[in-house]
Amino acid sequence: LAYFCKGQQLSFDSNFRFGVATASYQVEGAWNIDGKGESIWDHLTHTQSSYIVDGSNGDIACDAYHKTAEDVQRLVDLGVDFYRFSISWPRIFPSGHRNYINQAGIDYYNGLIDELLAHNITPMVTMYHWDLPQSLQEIGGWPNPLLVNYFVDYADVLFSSFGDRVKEWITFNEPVQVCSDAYSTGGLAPAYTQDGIGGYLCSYTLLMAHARTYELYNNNYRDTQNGRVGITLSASWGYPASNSDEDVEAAENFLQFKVGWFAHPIFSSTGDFPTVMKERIAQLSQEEGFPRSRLPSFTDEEVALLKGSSDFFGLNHYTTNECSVLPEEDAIRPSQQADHGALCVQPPGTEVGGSDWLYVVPEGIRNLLNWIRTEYDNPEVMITENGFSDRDGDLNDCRRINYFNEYLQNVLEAIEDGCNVTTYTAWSFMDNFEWMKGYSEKFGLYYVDFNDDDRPRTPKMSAYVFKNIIQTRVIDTTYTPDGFEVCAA
Ligand code: PNW
Repeated sequence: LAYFCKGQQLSFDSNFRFGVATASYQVEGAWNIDGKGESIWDHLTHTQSSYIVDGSNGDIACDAYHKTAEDVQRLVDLGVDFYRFSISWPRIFPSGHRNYINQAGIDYYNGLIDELLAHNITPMVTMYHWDLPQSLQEIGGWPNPLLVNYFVDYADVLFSSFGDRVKEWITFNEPVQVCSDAYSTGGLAPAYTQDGIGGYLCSYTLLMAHARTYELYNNNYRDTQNGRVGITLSASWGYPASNSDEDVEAAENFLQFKVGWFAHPIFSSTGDFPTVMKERIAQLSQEEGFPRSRLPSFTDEEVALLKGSSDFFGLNHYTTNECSVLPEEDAIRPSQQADHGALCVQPPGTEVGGSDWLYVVPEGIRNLLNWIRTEYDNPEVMITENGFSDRDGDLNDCRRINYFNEYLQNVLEAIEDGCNVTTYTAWSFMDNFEWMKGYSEKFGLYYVDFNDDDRPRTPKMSAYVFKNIIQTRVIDTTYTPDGFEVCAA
C-alpha cells in the first residue's frame, strides 16, 4: 500500500485509510444524562479524585454527547475516511446487565453513526475503552470470569442495534492497560494493585470475552452484516541496551509479556499464552510458594476458540523503550516486572512528550511492525492509535507535526518492508480527559478550551498538516498551512 513517486519519495496508496480516534469517557461528558449508569471512571473520579493529577473528571469532558453534528462536520473538514469512537457500556446497560436497555443511549449512538454515514465517514466502533459499569466492578470486575457472559450480552445488543451500519468492530482497547494498569499496578480505574495476580486473572476473562464475541458474530451476524471484528493491542517497541545475551533476552521477554500476552493466543499459529510467559510465571510462582501458577491456563477447546479470533491486528503504538535485564535485588515479588525480568527505560537522548512515558523514536514503529510481521505471519495491521502529547496546547504544535511526519514516514518504510499495514489512526481527534492525567496532557489535533462552558474546538496546525497528508498521500515536511508560522527545522 505504499509506492514511490516524485523520484524517491514514498507515498500512500489510494486504498490506504486515515482516521482519528476518541473514547467515550474521554470526550462524551453527560455522565448522568438520559439514564446513563455509573462507570468505574465516574466512581473513581467522584470518590477518590486525588488519583487524578488535576482533581478533574469526565463529567462534561468535551461535551461531545451534545455536539454530534458539529463534530462530524470537523471530521469532514479533516477529510478522514473513518472515525474511531467507543461505546459506553453503562450508557447502554445502566445496571451493567441486559435486564434493561437504555433506549436514549441507543439513540445517541444511532445519531452519531447515521451522521457519519451521511457524510461518507465510516464508523469504527470500540466496544470497550475502559468505562466498565461500576456494578460489575463491585462483583470483582475483569478478574471475575463471569464477566465473559456479561460482555457477550452487551456485544450482542451492539451487533443487533448497530451492526446493520457498523462494519468495523474492535472488542477491546488495549487489554494490557485494562488488566495490568487497572488490577496490577493501579494506574487506571479501579486502581487496584494486585501485582502479579489481578492482571493475569483479568487477561483470562478478557481473552475469553473477546473470543466468545467473535464466535457470536460468526454464528449470528456475519452472514447478514458482513462486517469485521478484531481487537486492539497496545505495543511499545523494546530493544536491548547491549549485545549481551541477558539484555537481548530481556528485550524479547518484554515484547512477549506485553504484546505476546494477548497477541499470541489470537494471532500465532500455535495459540495460547507465549511459552516463555507460561514457563517463567510457573517457575516464579513455585519459588514464591504459590500452589499453582499465578497465570491461569486455557483448556484445549479455549485455545482453539481463541486462535484466529480477529479479522485484523489493531495496533496502538506511541513509544520505544531500551531494555536490560532487571537486577534480581530490584525485583518486587510477585510482580509482572519480576515475571518478565526486564528493566525498560527511556532510550538515551530521546525527546519526551507531554507524557513522561512518551519518548519520540520514529524508527520504533517500523521495527515493531516488522516484529509483528515475522511473529504472526504478516497479519493485516490497522494502526488504531498513534500520537503525541504536550502540556501547553499550543496551536503552532510543531513537535506534534514532526512526530506525525516521522512516524508516518516509518509506516511507509514498513509497508515497503512487506508489512501489511492498511490503516492509520491519529490519537486524538481533540484534546480530552487523559485518564489519571486529567486535562493536563493534550493529544488533540483540535484544541479544546475546557474553561469555556461551550467547550469550543480550534484546529491546531497539526490538523491541517494531517489533512494535507490525507489529500496528497505524501509527507511534505515543509508544508505550512496558511496563518501558521513555519516550524523550525
Ligand atoms: C492509550 N504505551 O493508552 C489509550 O488508548 C488512550 O485512551 C489514551 O488517551 C492514549 O493512549 C494516550 O495516553 C496507551 O505503552 C497505552 O506506551 C499504552 C501506551 C501508551 C498509551
